[in-house]
Amino acid sequence: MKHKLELIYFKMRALAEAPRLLLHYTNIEYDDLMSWDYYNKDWSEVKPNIPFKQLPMLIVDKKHHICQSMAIMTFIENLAGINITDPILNAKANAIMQSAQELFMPLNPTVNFATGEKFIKKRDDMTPYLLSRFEDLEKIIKESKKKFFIYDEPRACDFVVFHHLDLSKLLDQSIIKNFPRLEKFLEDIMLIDSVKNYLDKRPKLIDVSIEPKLIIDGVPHPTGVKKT
Ligand SMILES: N[C@@H](CCC(=O)N[C@@H](CS)C(=O)NCC(=O)O)C(=O)O
Repeated sequence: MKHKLELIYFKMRALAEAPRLLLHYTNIEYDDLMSWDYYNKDWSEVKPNIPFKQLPMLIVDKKHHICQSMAIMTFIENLAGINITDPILNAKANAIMQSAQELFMPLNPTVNFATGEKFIKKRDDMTPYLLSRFEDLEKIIKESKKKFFIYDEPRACDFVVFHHLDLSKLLDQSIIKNFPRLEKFLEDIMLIDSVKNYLDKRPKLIDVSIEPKLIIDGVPHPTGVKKT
């Protein structure tokens, strides 16, 4: 059964990114909408009525409001029929997905919003944590002996890992260079046609650490939760 899907988010490259990548990979159609365009209201007015008061949210058939980016990932995987049915592998995939998702804070807000001295301090403070988590991920993918974390084809967990590793390059492009197997993983994801298409077209995030902006339809917009 085909569902109408509407992914609601803000102007930032953060928690809607893995759902977008997975939707493109699975060739599932969806509308990508800014909160203010969907609701025609400022986020401060919308927020109290959202199930967990944060975005992203996937609206299914104008009726079901699914919050929490990891719940959205699992839903898309199920919808596409690529959910991992083996309970052990499924648990391992979930552990990888959660461990990658823990990189969200402080990596994503720092890249999308921090500037100047604050950016440098946050970057330097989080570097040991990133190195340690990247080391764990590198070890796990090496041990899997597969192209991706679970199989030779990617699953939800791979796109969550991809997003955070990819974003780390905008924080400090040297961190990922310590992990050749993770760099190969990033390349393999980027080589998938439907994913490459999306990556080539997605809004570019520019002026990180100075005055971050997303280039949307050729126009630079400051990152944030406000219409510009
Ligand atoms: N655990 C949630 C976190 C969602 C979240 O932190 N959303 C942020 C943007 S990335 C947000 O809605 N910020 C606006 C606000 O909190 O008012 C998820 O994974 O979806």
